[in-house]
Amino acid sequence: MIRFLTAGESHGKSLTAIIEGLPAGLKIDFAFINQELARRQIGYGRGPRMKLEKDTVEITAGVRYGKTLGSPVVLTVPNLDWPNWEKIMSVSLDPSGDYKRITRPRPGHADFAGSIKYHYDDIRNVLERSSARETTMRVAAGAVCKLFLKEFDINVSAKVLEIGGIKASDTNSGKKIEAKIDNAAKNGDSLGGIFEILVINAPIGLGTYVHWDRRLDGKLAQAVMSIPAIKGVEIGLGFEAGRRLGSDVHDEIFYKGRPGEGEYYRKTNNAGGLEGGMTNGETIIIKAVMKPIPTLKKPLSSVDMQTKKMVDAGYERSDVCAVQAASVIGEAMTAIVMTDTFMEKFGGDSMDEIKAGFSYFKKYVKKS
Ligand code: EPS
Repeated sequence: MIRFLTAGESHGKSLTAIIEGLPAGLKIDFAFINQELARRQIGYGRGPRMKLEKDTVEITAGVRYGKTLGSPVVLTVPNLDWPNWEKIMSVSLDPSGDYKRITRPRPGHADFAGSIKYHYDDIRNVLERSSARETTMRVAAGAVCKLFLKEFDINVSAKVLEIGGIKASDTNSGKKIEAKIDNAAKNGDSLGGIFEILVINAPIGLGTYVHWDRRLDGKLAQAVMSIPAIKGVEIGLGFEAGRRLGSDVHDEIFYKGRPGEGEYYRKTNNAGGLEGGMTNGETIIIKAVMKPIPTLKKPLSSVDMQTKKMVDAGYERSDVCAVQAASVIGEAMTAIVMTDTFMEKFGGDSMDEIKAGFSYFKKYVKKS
């Protein structure tokens, strides 16, 4: 089983992830992890913070001579903006009550419910951790899992399908999307969109129908839904399946080649690679929708939680659109779940053991 934890505040000193359950002997490509981190930082519509940070990982445990040891892997990314926040985010200094509190919750953000839930009189205590800065470590952990999956030729990728209602497949979509984002920025507004994640070459039989919390579709949906601002996840045809007849939804099964030597195949993939909570050998297709970022330069109405008077919601430096970044985080979360479910079926203590089990299963599938 793969478990991972992240820690870190948006303007704290650094961000950390611990991955537990990786086998021994997985080669760690540091440059690849940093490339993945860089991919998360780009995209039209990101705010000034992304120019300040250049996310670079340091591994402080669980790896020796470029390979995992089977012990927990600890990854750290420093916040380069930290020197500007050392006082505001100090872990030891007690400001004795005379510092400026944030009391105007942004509609759509964690601010409101978070400060009531944790008894805070300063929304900063909520926004620091609810900030999407935390997703840096999901991408770092996801990159390690992608390295694992690559050893078995499994590839996870994603692309943006729509931003603010403009389809990426439309003519001149790049220019139209940039203009839409520029316009939103000019008006102090923000934009969301839709992205798609693909998992290519996953073997048949990952996940299982035998118990609700082991179904892979459920695990993937939860993982992608847990990304900040994601409001919906579809697998394969998704909601469209509810508008069609069964005969127009289910993917017929075919076989090519000599019995026992050939392979099964489908002509369609409406199931998005998952049937009965298990992979069926087709590409896994996941779509997710991201709402517009709730931090608006032209603020919505809100209530000051100290005075209870109507006010404009607070504004913090922010992005206008981060759908591109969310798609990279979606890949990472998917890679983590796929690694976990792969380990559930083929798990062993070393890469050698896992490869031996996997190679046996591939031969079995060929015969079946
Ligand atoms: C975020 C606000 C902005 C974003 C941040 C998410 O940060 P800041 O308040 O420091 O300008 O840049 O995203 C990241 C830092 C990141 O690494 O993605 C928010 O309020 O969620």
